[in-house]
Amino acid sequence: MVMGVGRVVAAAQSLVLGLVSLVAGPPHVVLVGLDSSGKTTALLRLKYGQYVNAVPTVGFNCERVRSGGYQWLVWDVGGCERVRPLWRSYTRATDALVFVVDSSSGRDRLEEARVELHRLARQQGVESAAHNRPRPPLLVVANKQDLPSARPSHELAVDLGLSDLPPTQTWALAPACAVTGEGLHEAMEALHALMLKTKRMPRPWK
Ligand code: G3D
Ligand code: MG
Repeated sequence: MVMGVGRVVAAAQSLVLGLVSLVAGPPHVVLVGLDSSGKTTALLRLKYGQYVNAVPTVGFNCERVRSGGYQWLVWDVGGCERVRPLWRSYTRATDALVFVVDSSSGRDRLEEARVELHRLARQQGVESAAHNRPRPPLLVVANKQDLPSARPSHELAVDLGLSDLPPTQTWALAPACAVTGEGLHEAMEALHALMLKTKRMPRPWK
């Protein structure tokens, strides 16, 4: 069977990324999002393959996990308003960002999430331009899809204004339930695909 050029290039990039991971360690991913959106539950689910009742995060958690067929070093940072300014210390040099949203949030909390998400994207634009590198890809996880009041991911995309992100910001939106783990591995696969896409982005990256 003849592979298309695009698929050959993607396979080659995947191989290169794999080799880089072997030498430099796995890609760094930072989990951000409002408090109680499910970041720590997602991290522990990815790490241990089962539900672990998370306590509110003081500082950060960091775990090496295997998901979506790849190894990752995942940083999980506290999300309450007081500590959000600290996100920057973690997101500054990361390879990828995961923004976790509680899909069952009311209007006010969704608006708060939208504001934080766009603030983060703006900061990434400034950092990336300063270091002449592409913006790290952004995966938005529409978590808590098991709850009856959860909004479907296509509605969340509108609520969070994802189409307003700059064209140089690669992003994807993945529905998930961190309690059961449903959707998490697919989400990490989507993140890996975004990382490959980001490496192919033409300059300028701002
Ligand atoms: P955070 O790290 O983003 O602050 P946590 O959030 O992981 O601490 O989770 C906050 C609460 O949301 C926890 O409940 C956790 O069990 C719950 N949660 C996380 N993910 C999901 C999910 O996908 N579905 C449902 N239904 N609940 C979820 P408690 O009761 O311990 O506060
Ligand atoms: Mg937490």
